[in-house]
Amino acid sequence: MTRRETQVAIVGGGPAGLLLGHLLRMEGIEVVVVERASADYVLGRIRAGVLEATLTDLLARLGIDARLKAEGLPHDGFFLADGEKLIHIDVGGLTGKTVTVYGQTEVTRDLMEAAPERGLEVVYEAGDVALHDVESDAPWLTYVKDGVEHRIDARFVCGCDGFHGPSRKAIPDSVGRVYEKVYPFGWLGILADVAPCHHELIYANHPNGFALASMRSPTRSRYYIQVPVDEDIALWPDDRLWDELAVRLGPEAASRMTRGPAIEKSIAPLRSFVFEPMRHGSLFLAGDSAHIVPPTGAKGLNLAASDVIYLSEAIGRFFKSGDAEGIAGYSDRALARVWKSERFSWQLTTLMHRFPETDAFDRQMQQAELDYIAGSRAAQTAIAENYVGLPL
Ligand code: RFL
Ligand code: PHB
Repeated sequence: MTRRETQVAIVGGGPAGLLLGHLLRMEGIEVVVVERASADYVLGRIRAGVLEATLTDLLARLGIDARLKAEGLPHDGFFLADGEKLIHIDVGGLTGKTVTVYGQTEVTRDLMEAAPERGLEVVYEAGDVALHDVESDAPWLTYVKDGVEHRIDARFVCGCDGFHGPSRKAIPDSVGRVYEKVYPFGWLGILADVAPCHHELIYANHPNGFALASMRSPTRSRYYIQVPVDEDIALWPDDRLWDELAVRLGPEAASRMTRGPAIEKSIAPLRSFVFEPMRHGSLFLAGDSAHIVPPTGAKGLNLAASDVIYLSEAIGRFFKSGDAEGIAGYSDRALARVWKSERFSWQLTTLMHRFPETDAFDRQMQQAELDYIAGSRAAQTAIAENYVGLPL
């Protein structure tokens, strides 16, 4: 077994792990990231598309935003569609802020490419990652690469290993508390090299279920439809999926929708999940390892960004002055923002989807809420300020 030391060991090289790694390196802190998958596999996961200013500002602060500035699409509004009625949420006019459409894949690629020049070491294809002595001041990690076992001793371990990773599981049941809501449906997503049907996103509530028209660039579209959680993807050849999108998004969007072969097609289950606390001894959780939101509010990646901003401040303070106050307060500080995004994502999911148990009364509630939103600047402002991201 090889053995080495670092100041901070990060489990997981997704957006949370890479952002945290870069932030800590900027403070001169030694970091090693261990990632189970290969770099190509991480880049192959098609996920988020909407970045809050929290995240774009962070990328600017890191100086890793050249491509984002050149290729990111600023969006200052989106639509909620109820049948044929379109409600425009004028995010820019109501909040003075915008979001940016730029794929998670591209953010991850930019962070990966900047890693070597900034001394951020990422070990890809690290198998059997295990956390040890996380309650002590001397936690350590083990992993296996190319058949050889390695040990990394650190002052802190940061669990940025997503919902299924080992970090959260290293916190004993007696210490942690789980809050969870599993929705009875998923999103079937399609990525295709065709022009988007509209320059803004459309979130639609249709009797057949939810649909979303999104994009990655002026020539690449991303669409989703709500499907039962156990749906067989083989039931959705491209033509059927395009037909269904045309029905759910309504005639106006359908008339401008260009069809094309799927580059990627997958089903993601929807879940709300929070694990408390986000720190145990010398172990911190950040991003999807601690919390999941349904994608309706476009908040998952953005929450990973606010977590790592708080965490890097806390760790930076500790190494600079030995001050552990930030570390002690990390979990409460992060969770305060997490719960507000959980609430927004749950609210928008409940408003825009058809649940198997939706009855006539529930449907009237959705319609009344959408009518209220359509006629109230206050209601539109509440949605807009959550969508652009609450203050840090
Ligand atoms: P990730 O991206 O899951 O990365 C975790 C990393 O940890 C690695 N890992 C391990 N490494 C070592 N050892 C182990 N045993 C390990 N187990 C796992 C994994 O390989 C992986 O590389 O979590 P992270 O970094 O916290 O980032 C979170 C975001 O990925 C997630 O919140 C967003 O994608 C959610 N999300 C959206 N967020 C937004 O802010 N805006 C959006 O528009 C948006 N749209 C979406 C989404 C998520 C979706 N899906 C598929 C769940 C749309 C969809 C469809
Ligand atoms: C996406 O483009 O993948 C996307 C956009 C908005 C969401 C979720 C996903 O709310």
